[in-house]
Amino acid sequence: MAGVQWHYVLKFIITGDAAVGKSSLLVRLTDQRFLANPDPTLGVEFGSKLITIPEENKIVKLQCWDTAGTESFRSITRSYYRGAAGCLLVYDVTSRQSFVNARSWLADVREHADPHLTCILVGNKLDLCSDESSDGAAAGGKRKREVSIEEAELWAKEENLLFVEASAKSGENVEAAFERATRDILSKVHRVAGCQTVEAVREWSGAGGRAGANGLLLVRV
Ligand SMILES: Nc1nc2c(ncn2[C@@H]2O[C@H](COP(=O)(O)OP(=O)(O)O)[C@@H](O)[C@H]2O)c(=O)[nH]1
Ligand SMILES: [Mg+2]
Repeated sequence: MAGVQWHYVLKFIITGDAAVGKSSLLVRLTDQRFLANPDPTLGVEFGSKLITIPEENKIVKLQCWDTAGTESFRSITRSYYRGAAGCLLVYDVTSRQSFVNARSWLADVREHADPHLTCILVGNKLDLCSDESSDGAAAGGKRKREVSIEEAELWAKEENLLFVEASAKSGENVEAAFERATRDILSKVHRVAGCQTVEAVREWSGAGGRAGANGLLLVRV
């Protein structure tokens, strides 16, 4: 892969209730850091990251869009969803309401995004459930998990979503969540389109380097 910057560019969107940690996941992915008290008005909107998928021998550039404040009034426009190949649907494992609301976020995604889109359900703030959590203690007692793994897993299965629990704070499973979704997207490209080469994928996506009809942004070498 010498000299290759990236093979595929995939657009990801990050949705879910306010304060579940969407911006924090993006900052963790792109910047390897965590802000305990981020300013909500400075919500991140965009970040990119190169990841390698060794078994495919491919470098993928993830372009990730964060809802950045619009979640409180649901004003996300179609252009936000357009061309997205992947979606992180985020809830907070210590907030039952955020899990319940994930249903309507998913309905939005299904309504507006491409049908090929790969969606991964991400239960964030896993660190708050661990016994070692010092934050919980400081806040006057450990915060309780309100959504079990089993329940989330079951719903993810019913809805045909990938699923992972993660923590933007510790970094656990953050990159892994994006990687799993990316692998799924690439496997769809091979399976659905029967495309094995970068050129064939470009053809299939109808992209020619721009957002394609099949939700992929392609291809630069
Ligand atoms: N303990 C813990 N706190 C988190 C985690 N992710 C985000 N937060 C905190 O939750 C609050 C909301 O995070 P933010 O990323 O702004 O959420 P957004 O509104 O979904 O973008 C902030 O105070 C973050 O520091 C996490 O994984 N663990
Ligand atoms: Mg935010």
